Amino acid sequence: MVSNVGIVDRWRALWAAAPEAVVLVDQATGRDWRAGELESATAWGAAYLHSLGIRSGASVILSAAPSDATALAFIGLLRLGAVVVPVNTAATPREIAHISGVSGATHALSDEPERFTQMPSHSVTPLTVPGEAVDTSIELDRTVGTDRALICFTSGTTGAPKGAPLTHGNLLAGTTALVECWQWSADDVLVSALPMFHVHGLLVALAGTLTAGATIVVHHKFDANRLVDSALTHHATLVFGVPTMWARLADSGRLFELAHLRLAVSGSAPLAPTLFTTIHSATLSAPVERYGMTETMILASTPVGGIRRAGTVGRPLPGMSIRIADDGVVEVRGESVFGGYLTSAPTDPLLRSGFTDDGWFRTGDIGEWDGDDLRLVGRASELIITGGYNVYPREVEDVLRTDVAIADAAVVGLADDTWGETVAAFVVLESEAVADAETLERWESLCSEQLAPYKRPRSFSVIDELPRNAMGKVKRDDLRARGVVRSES
Ligand code: MLC
Ligand code: AMP
Repeated sequence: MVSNVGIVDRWRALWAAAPEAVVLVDQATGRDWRAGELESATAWGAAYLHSLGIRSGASVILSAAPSDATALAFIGLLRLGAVVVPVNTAATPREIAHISGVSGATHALSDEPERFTQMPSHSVTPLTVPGEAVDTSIELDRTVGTDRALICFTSGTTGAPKGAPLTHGNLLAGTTALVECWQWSADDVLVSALPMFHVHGLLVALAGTLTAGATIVVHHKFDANRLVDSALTHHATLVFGVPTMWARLADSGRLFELAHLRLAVSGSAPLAPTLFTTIHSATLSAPVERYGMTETMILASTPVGGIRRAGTVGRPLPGMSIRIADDGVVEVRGESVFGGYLTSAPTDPLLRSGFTDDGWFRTGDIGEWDGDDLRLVGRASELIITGGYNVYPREVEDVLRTDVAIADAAVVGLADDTWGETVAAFVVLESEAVADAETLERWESLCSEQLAPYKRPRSFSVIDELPRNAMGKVKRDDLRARGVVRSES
């Protein structure tokens, strides 16, 4: 039977049992937060948010660089019963407007309030430390497992990001499974520079640490040297990163200084076997690779106590079932899997899109079993993953097609050693149009205005026509095989 316990109860029980334990450290300021302080600071934070008019059930955008303040705001919102809507700090006004519209968010917590001027909401800075007196008699910690905790936005095949609500129960199930799988204990110290607006940084790193009763050292921004220094200073046992971060750590020449880690964990994008080997040789231990999704939290991980093989993402996490459909798509079921996309009406087919009739969620990844381990061999969708961020070609193509000189456009991911993939655009010009320096500059500024930086094409190739199959579908493999035909950026 699925329990209806929420995640906040679990955290508060741990804080009460060990109030002196250091839970959170802000690397930039050196400020640390003991469990007892975290309890009172987040109760104050929740009361402060309440005094701003935020009520249980309200959707609130959280968009800030990772810091202790961001972590406190996240916990305070959950304790109040509000629904956290994480937003990339690089989001453009167009992207913010879409997310606030779909989520119905009326407030935003941000470290750069000016980014939210076009949003019909009150904008406030993230909480730092308890300040002015507020009414602390409000009701807190009333949430149960079925209550909504977050709405995460994922890039959509149709171009517009879709909202994926996760409940307090999803969070508890997902983080408890990780704690068990990675034998994550109160003795563990995680150093993380992951952004706190995605599942990886917010739920795996931060919420995972809280559920483990462990310690997290939060970096405001990823910097390889600073991360290694911090791992040494804080006697880190865990480092989580996307492959691009591990590639940069390898480039720094200091990976060997992380040999004291219990686990070096990579996820969010494929870890190249060569990088796996580099990490293995430098740290004298094979990295752990785990596979997850916004809609499901973490699905699989290579084993902590067994052999971890390059190119595999391991076995299903406790409580998670994985099967491979006839068409090769990985399908999953488990308590951390969301219940369906955000829609305005329960009859909207978007709600259960991606689910099979018998209730399994289709990930869109193509996989195969290699013994007990899952191996991801491709994607059914056109998703591009660059530096751990997802880009759907359609969104970029739609923006490009608004330019007067562009008759048609297709966007693909080209393999890249550091970023995994980079975004490459192929465009067909309108007759009479020319692609001179001025045109290129216009395309670049169009993309800058409309798209977050990681979505912008790193190259524009002008071709006579897009290769299409008999059904009229663009043959993206053909474009990938061509590489950059004529790079101008
Ligand atoms: C930054 N840039 C990127 C980029 N990140 N371009 C493409 N892809 C990216 N991911 C751009 C910047 O805008 C800038 O552009 C230029 O690259 C150099 O910037 P930088 O300062 O060197 O980059 P940096 O800020 O260091 O960012 C790199 C990074 C970051 C790897 C630290 O991308 C990152 O934090 N990635 C993690 C993403 C993540 O957490 N994903 C988890 C999703 S959850 P310009 O034009 O200004 O020069 C998920 C589920 C799961 O997938 O399984 O976990
Ligand atoms: P997101 O929508 O940001 O949650 O991204 C989810 C997608 O990231 C998955 O569907 C996979 O394609 C990809 N992904 C996550 N972890 C891994 C991994 N370890 N290896 C390969 N791809 C991964």
